[in-house]
Amino acid sequence: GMLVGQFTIGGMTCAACVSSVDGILRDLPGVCRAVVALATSLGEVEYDPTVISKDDIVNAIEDAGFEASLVQ
Ligand code: 9UX
Repeated sequence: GMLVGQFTIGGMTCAACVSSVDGILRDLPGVCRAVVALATSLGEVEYDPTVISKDDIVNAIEDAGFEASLVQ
């Protein structure tokens, strides 16, 4: 089934950054839901672990120029 991962996302300084990260996450194969918050620098992503891994998600965020790490 689907899993939920939480990530800290650094380098987001405005609403357009949030929109950009949100769009990147939603476009990833295997990601069905993403919520990104500027105030907390947190992203929550619902994903299919048979299609994409947490590390893949971290790498996609970093490829877009932000810093990302897994929570917990
Ligand atoms: Mo605007 Mo957010 O150039 O980094 S998208 S500040």
